[in-house]
Amino acid sequence: MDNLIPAPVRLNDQGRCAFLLDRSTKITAQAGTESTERWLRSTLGAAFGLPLAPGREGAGHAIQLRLDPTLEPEGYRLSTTLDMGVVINGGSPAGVFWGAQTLRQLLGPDAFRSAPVSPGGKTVIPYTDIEDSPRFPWRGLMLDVSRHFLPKDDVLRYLDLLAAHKLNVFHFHLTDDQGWRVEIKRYPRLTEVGAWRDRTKYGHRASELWDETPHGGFYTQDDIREIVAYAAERHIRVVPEIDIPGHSQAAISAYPELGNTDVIDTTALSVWDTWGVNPNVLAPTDTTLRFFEGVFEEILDLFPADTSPFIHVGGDECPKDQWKESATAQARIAELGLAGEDELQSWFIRHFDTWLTARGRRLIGWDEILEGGLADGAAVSSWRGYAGGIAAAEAGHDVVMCPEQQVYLDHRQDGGPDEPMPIGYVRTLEDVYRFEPLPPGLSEAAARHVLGTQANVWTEVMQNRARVDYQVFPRLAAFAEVAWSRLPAPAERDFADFERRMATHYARLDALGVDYRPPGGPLPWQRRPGVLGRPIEGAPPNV
Ligand code: TNX
Repeated sequence: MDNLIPAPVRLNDQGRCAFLLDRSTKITAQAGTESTERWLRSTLGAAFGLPLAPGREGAGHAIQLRLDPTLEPEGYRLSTTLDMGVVINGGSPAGVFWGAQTLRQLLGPDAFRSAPVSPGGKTVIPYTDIEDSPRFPWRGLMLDVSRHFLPKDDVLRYLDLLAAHKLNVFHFHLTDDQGWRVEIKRYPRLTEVGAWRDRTKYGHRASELWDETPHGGFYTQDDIREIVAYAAERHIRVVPEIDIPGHSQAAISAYPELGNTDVIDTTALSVWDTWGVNPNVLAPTDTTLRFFEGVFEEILDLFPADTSPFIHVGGDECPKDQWKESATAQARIAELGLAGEDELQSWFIRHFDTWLTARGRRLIGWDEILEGGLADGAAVSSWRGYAGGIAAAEAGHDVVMCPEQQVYLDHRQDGGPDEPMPIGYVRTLEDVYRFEPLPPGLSEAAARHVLGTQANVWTEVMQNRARVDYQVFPRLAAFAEVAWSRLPAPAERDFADFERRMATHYARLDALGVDYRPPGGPLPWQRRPGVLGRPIEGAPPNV
């Protein structure tokens, strides 16, 4: 019973009476809680083969979904009583939904299956009274679907996995050098040309292996609308990322005029087939600005403001070598009176900040967007450690903490020889459990600008869903507890208790079909013998 992940704020488990979920159990949903009603019926209804029919308000033996504005917006209170059944009060529809996630965990691992495994089996909820609310309003996962494409169904499944861990932000990394993954109607070549590559480096970029199978895929605009609606049903906000002005070779290979045509022959470029930081960046021209305004117009239409208030413009790892050589770029620097290429990048980002702000959205970018000055209202994803986030927060910008030293789930989770394609730092389940999003020494005012935290999943060495699962789990469970629960300081965290609760959580993940890394190390078919990673501890994969 006391095995919830993430751990709730307060749990009174009196172990006395119990509520039995059966064919007569109804769901009574107050106006505003319909998404949770639908979700309960489709998950618990399927798992236990029960109708969970709509019930009349006030009727007993029901799952009662209610709104209680005195609770925190994402907070909930779940109580089981003999006469009423299970009552979930939420501070908002999202709070009710998180309460329903807790209810599913209380029903045992079989509640995570898609059909009943023990017909006639009893589904008992012990007497309980839980009060809960999240520590941070931004609890996210970033998924890179550019380096390796994840089919739509896998993305929907990841949204379910986020919801199961009470995570509420899906950062959707849709474009990069290795593939453009979103249909843009006015620029069809972005997906005709930009969504696939002939072959792919297999392993770290120093590996000599190639996968000679063409790789690609993209989401149609209706696919995107479906993903966004599916996320909204689960109270997950989607942050779409179009990465500019670096990480743009796929776009340039589709529309060569976007590149620095006075430095290289951009018509010779194709979608990149290996990894690392790419020198082929966008040209700082009016053509490029107008082109990407067109892209963002369609993006804003696909990702509506209520569920996507933030639009991510990347801004990371933009080498300035081509701008240094380009007469066009240098003329722009002179015309704008800028000090150099860093300020040119800043000008580029500011252009889209103004553009997005005028359309009621907020820009967010990787911490490099701080260099050369950042527009008011822009927010920062702090990935190169805490420093960028600290500087941004002290300067009054909102920040999402996602330091690569701690929460890059592409990095290996053990130092042993069996880890598949090991890259980056060794970050174990315990390391992630002891990750603290708020760095010490941050002023109180700055701390209020830390919206929360997210884990990032870059997929250079993850060819498919099973590889993504392996890297993400079980560490995402620890991350979810860091983001949701009010844990003590890192050294005082009770990792043993977390591990104890994980025993049950692994059974939930098994029922969901998640290919997590088992505590004892990879299973034989999870290993990748002979594929070079970067077996040097302490080095990020890009170096
Ligand atoms: C750095 S994090 C990147 C990504 C790579 C990642 C690999 C960031 C903004 N840029 O392009 O995929 O390292 O860990």
